[in-house]
Amino acid sequence: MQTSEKIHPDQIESESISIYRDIGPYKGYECRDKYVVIYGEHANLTVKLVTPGIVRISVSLKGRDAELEPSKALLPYEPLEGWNVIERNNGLEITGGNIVLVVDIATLSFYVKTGQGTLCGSYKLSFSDTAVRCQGSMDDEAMIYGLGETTGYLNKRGERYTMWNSDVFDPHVSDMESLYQSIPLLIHHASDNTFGLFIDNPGRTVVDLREALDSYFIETASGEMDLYFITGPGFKDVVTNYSILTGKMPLPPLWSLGYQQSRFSYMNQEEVIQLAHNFRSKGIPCDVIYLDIHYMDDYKVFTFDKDRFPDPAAMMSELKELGFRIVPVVDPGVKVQDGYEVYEQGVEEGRFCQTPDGKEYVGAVWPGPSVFPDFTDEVTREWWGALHQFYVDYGISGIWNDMNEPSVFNSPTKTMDDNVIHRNDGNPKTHGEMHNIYSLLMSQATYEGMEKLLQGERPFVLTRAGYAGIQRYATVWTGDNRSYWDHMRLSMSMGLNLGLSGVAFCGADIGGFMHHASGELLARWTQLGVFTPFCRNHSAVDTRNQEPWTFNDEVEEICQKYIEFRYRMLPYLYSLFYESTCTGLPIMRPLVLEYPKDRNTYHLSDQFLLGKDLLVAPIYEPGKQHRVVYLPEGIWFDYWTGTRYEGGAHIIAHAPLDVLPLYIRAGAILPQTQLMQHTGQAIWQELDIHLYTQGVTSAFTLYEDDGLSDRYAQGAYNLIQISTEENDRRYTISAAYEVCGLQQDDKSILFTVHHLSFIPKSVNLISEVPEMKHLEEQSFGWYYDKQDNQLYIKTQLAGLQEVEIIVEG
Ligand code: MIG
Repeated sequence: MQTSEKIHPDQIESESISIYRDIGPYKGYECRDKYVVIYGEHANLTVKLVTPGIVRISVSLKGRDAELEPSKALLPYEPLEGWNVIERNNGLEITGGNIVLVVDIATLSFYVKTGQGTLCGSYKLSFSDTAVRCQGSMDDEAMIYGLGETTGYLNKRGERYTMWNSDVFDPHVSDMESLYQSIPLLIHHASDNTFGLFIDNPGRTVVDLREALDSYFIETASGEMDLYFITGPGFKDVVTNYSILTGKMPLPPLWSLGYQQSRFSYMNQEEVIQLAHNFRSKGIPCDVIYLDIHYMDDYKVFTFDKDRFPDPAAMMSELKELGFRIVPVVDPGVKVQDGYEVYEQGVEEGRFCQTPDGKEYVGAVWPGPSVFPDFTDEVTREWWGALHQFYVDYGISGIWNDMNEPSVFNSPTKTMDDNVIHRNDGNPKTHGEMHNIYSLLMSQATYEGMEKLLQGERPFVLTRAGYAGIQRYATVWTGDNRSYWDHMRLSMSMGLNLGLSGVAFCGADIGGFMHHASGELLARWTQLGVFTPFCRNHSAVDTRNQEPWTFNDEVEEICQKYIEFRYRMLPYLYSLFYESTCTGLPIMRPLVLEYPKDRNTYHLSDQFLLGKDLLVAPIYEPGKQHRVVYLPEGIWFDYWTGTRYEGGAHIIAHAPLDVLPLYIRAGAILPQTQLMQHTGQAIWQELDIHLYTQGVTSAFTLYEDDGLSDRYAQGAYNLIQISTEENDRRYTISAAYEVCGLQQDDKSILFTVHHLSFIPKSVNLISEVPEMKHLEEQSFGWYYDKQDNQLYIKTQLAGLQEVEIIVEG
């Protein structure tokens, strides 16, 4: 603990002042084959086009090669050709694609704009004895979003971060400069202009948005700086374009969208099986149970403890019967122990990270002294991946990577020493240079290894640490939060900025990891958590249990109701996941992404959108039953009561403990399915599609596949395009297969039309039934419930056939 003495006036050390010098003046340029090199007195800039809207500018101090090798976070690309360079008195104007770069002769500072003349910031480069610095301009009204996993609020102006993956057990607070993930992406957003800046540096990177009011600076310690300027024009375009650089999430198995239950730790086989039975007997849907470190023999990865888990195969088959998956934790630390095969084999084959004098680097983690695989070598990644045969043999297809910053207990830096050597496929670098990418490469090894071993089944990997691009291999959870109401609030802004930074599949420990949850907290947090892409309840050793039934009947019922809601919503949710695999867009979205011109949305991080149609506004304080909700332009409906609101306004929601304030956008098309106990039972042969009308034309693309295999990649999936239109006593619903790659029978669809603005008199080709219950028995029919103003239409959709329903009043 620190006391006030920490800020004793006599003891405050004034920071030593570094002298920064310009990298210029300009000395000339050269147009090479596919790129331009600008020579300066102290540094060279290499300018390459990744796409017509993305330009890469690499800076290296004099004496170094100006052609930097991109980190492994980047997908390979071929630079585009066709630069045009004009030298003027005071500057150089370089045009390529839709990018114009204007460089100042005296200082080599530059600005970037688009062909349409939109300015994407001006930048000044400088260097000191230890750092290269890039100072970027910030418009008065601009917000800065992105930066991956950070505490605080949505807008990062006024904050300072050090990108350095850290195992932060301390409570996560607002002035935390580093957490588990490092994603050096800044999204600069003003009402008429959005652009991104990605700094590809897996070593320590400082992003300071505090020191100056009208600019920020980025600093690296490598003598280099690799910058990518990402133009839009729109906010969504910037996010999608960033995913061209670092990739998109692969489609996860459907079961990983289910509710997941974890604890550090479920201690033995009986406890795990009992837990599974509890879920089923209580009828609370659940897909996954996690095994934390106690499942291992002496914390040795790729083992089971023989006393606690005497018969993992029997356990697995019982769980399978019940429809549960197991995800075991796998840390990078390998116990130093003679006779332990993973250790011995790794040493013999040179798989572990080494100190400069060529010995294995040893650091203490759970198993005591441990060695760490050098994931920067492809052969080591393959070796590590293949070791997962151990789990696959038991029928496991999901792996949880923890402690992969990597966390090291007994080191002064709490991670591997900076001078540890990474072989890096023959291009050795120090740990200091590669720290942040270690976890990405571990998850890559795990994902690719599992992918091979599972032979056609999709793997699932969960990771704590990561670097830009982590979405290609793993789902991210936000580490050791606490059962604090504050942390529930925080889970929203963290998830939202992670989503803007490429990581669509993310979530926090529901109920909080450390500290002790209360029933009220768990109820509220579960309400929120079922709307986050990754939905797992996890808690720490020595804290109060927090399974849904731990507190009282009321809390249990609330948890159940909301978990059930998530399962009904699976078709909608899965379609959003699919969309993200195509566009890189987040699933859980800040309002500003959908309403980028509406300033009321710019700071909103205590409410969010799931896709574009569901607005979730959780209660995140104890004892509260009311909160302010902002509804953006358009018409919105209270999900529970049906109350209609004109958007562009703040409203007060009333939310007793069992109510999560939830709003549906007019125009929403919300496909739902029958309740099930786990996703393995999901049958989408019967769909409930809820339509919210009010004069807007709308469309939704429903995605479906087998939920498990990689056959979707060869076309085994369906896309059903659903659209609606309402005008003047006529409401049209169309549904058609856009892609029909799955073999299947006819689909039975029950449309529920909410808030129709006229009383329906006829539906083409379908006859009215006298009572609602007839719709259960018949394949076709319609029924109008006057009281609730809900129109039900039951119909069928067969492959390649188009359905057009015309409702007339
Ligand atoms: O806290 O494996 O963030 O989820 O339960 C020490 C034990 C190590 C940290 C993870 C947490 C996990 C725990 N691990």
